[in-house]
Amino acid sequence: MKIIYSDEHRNHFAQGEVYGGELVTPFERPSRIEYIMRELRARKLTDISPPDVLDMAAVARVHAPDFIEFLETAWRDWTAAGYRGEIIATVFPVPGMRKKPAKFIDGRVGYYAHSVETAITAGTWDAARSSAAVALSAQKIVANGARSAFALCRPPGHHAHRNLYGGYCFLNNAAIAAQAFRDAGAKKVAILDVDFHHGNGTQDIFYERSDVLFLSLHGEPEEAYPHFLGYADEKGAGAGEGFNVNYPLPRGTPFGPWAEALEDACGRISKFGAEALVVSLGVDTYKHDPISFFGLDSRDFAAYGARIAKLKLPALFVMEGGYAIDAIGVNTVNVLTGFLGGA
Ligand code: SP5
Ligand code: ZN
Repeated sequence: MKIIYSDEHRNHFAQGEVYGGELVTPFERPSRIEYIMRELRARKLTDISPPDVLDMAAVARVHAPDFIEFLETAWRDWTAAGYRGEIIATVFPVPGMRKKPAKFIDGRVGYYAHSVETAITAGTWDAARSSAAVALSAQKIVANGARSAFALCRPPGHHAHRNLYGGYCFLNNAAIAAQAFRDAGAKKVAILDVDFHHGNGTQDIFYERSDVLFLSLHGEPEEAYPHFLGYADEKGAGAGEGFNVNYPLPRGTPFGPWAEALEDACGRISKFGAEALVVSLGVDTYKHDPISFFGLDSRDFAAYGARIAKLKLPALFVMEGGYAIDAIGVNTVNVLTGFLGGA
């Protein structure tokens, strides 16, 4: 399996994440990727290359131009305002207020943020672009005929909407890759999101479309981030009705019921007739994940990788979350080797 990776992810390393009213070292940190790299090498998955130069037009197929411009200029405007900390949103155009574009940076930040935990730093835009470049380069490998590829993306992407960042995400790498499959000629694309958290950004981007089927297994929104999307009754709208499928699962869900939901999802992907599959691969479903509440064991990741292989589809794995750092490598690589063994 070809793997795409860029060192430039390191440019995004916030000092602080707002967590339980404290500023803590972010769970989403550079060492996550280094642990995965180490395990890839240990398991002889060494076909690792850097990405091509980013095609911004492919990013603009998914994200709004004003949002891209915001990400590009936010740090400049923040420091110009005399602020010395990292960018953290403080005010939001929630329902009851008006969603009017602001000029001052505080208003601009709140206009484009959906969560406070995620700080923007001097290097965030560079890192977010490199992450999208990684996803697109891996996508190209699959579009050109490879059975699979792994985009070792960081920062992650599935919480980023067309014009919103948050949940550690800035550009939606999986959505950008899915759109690129469409633009390369695939008529139908499925996105299977196995990260512990609901892929609210990806859902929203494709909510009214029937050409991209989105399926997400996640902690139920009553109990888990992002709290305000991810219910089972969100089934798509307009032309997209029936092409969005959520599997919200309760606290403590072990592999058995999780795998049953995956089985249902796989059945739907086959019936849909997808020509390419994008897997939003978060391994925060692991039983010891510090911010999540499912009960998967390391061997379960290999089992579900093999199930995904049985779909017999060209598959692009895009890295999302996973915060149990000492196990992130084994769990991630288990999915990939499970897939390769089950192919
Ligand atoms: C890509 C990804 O996995 N993003 C996750 C973003 C989660 N951010 C908010 C975390 C709040 C967690 N609260 C959990 C309390 C557990 N004790
Ligand atoms: Zn997650």
